[in-house]
Amino acid sequence: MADTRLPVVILISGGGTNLQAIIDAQQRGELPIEIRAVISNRADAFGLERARRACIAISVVEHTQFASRAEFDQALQTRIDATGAQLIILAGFMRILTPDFVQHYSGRLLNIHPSLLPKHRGLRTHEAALAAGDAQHGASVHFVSTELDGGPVIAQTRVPILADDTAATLAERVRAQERIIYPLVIGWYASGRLRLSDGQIVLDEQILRTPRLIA
Ligand code: NHR
Ligand code: GAR
Repeated sequence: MADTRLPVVILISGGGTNLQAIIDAQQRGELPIEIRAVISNRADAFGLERARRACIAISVVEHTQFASRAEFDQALQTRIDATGAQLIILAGFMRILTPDFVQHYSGRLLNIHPSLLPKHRGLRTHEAALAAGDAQHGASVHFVSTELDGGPVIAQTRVPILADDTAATLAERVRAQERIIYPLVIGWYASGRLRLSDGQIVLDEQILRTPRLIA
């Protein structure tokens, strides 16, 4: 029988709890993907150890070894394309990608961002949500576009902000939800239910006008 699993690459920079959730869902038979490689821009990312334990090919492309973002991205692109991946999953990947890179993978590049986009783009989102006095926070899965954290949002998950929250307790509450929502959305894509068409999200053959809310 032909292999109907989608070949993917996962890019990380850190602890890899989202990576672990994707690996676990795949191993439970819930995700029709084949993880061809996990690539990190940091040699000490714990996520590499998680990949190693799951017998997934790992690769390190250190941004510090390149003179420019364009050269780093080119090296990353070469490494990704050698795997034959059809979907690129950013899972706690911390380097801003150049327009050339993003356009090369247009409609095939997913990110999970720890805020209720369009709120709190960029870094330190948990601190930002606390400082803004928000009642709710969360995470968003989006197609990556050339506008940082500005691509079309596919799905969101919300969490309450509690009176005694710190950035750390809030981040942990958000990550617990990320582990649910990211594998779910990746599954939609891998099974052909989700695509980007002329900049619009199509889910189950309908244009998705507002992000799907996942409890
Ligand atoms: N690239 C593009 N073009 N568009 C997006 O939407 C991207 C992207 C690359 C990464 C993830 C994003 C997030 O979810 C992401 C989205 C890194 C930074 C950043 O400022 C900002 C947003 C995101 C990731 N990075 C610093 C930089 O100079 C480095 C920080 C570090 O190394 O710790 O690249 O939040
Ligand atoms: C996650 O909360 C993810 O949303 C966020 O970093 C964490 C990574 O955790 N991503 C970004 O901030 C991207 N810039 P993980 O490495 O344990 O998956």
